[in-house]
Amino acid sequence: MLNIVISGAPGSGKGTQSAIIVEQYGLSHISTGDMLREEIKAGTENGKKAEALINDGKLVPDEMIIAMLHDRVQNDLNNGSVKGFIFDGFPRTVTQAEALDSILKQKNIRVGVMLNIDVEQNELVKRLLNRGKTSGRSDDNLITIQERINVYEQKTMPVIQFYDKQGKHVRIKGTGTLDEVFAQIEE
Ligand code: B4P
Repeated sequence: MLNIVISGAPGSGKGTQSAIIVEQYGLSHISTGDMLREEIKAGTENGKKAEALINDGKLVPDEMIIAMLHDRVQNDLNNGSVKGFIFDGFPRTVTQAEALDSILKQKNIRVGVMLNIDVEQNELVKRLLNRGKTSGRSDDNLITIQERINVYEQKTMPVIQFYDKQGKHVRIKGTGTLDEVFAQIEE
């Protein structure tokens, strides 16, 4: 089973490249950002807790997102032939990375590779402001974007070392066309 973690700062293109990987390789796509936006739309308890945090550019609590991720992995495995998973935007903290290892271990599967898409800050801000013109996303505004980037540097960058120690981290240069970025991922 091919299991990929795709990570990177907000606007680095994780969601974009995940969609291409899913189309080519038929993996089950788990985007925790999309899951949270669905919870908010449906007005669930988790959605209510997440809404203000997302609007402020903060992370939702580890316990909540880990429980959601666990349920989703279990459901996908129950519902048929999963070729593998792509974890998009998860793990975002070292606690989440440890939890993912233990969830997968219980199911006799493991992360094969962690792709970290690297894009410099000015470009991230430019992309997200541009997306904000049409996305309707409450977090695609300058103040929240800056906070999301701060949170990424403080909480998510240590996850790179976590996978580095396991020999699973691969850096992907995230600038260039979508095809150019995808070509590196395929390699
Ligand atoms: P996400 O939905 O994961 O938001 P994101 O980090 O902004 O990533 P996204 O997938 O949208 O953007 P991408 O990098 O693909 O999370 C939203 C919020 O939910 C978080 O801030 C947090 O509050 C919460 N959350 C989610 N997961 C959590 C977790 N595990 N723990 C705690 N909280 C969690 O960038 C896409 C943009 O770049 C697009 O505009 C695209 O057109 C552009 N782009 C992509 N590739 C490009 C290229 N090569 N050239 C030019 N533009 C490109």
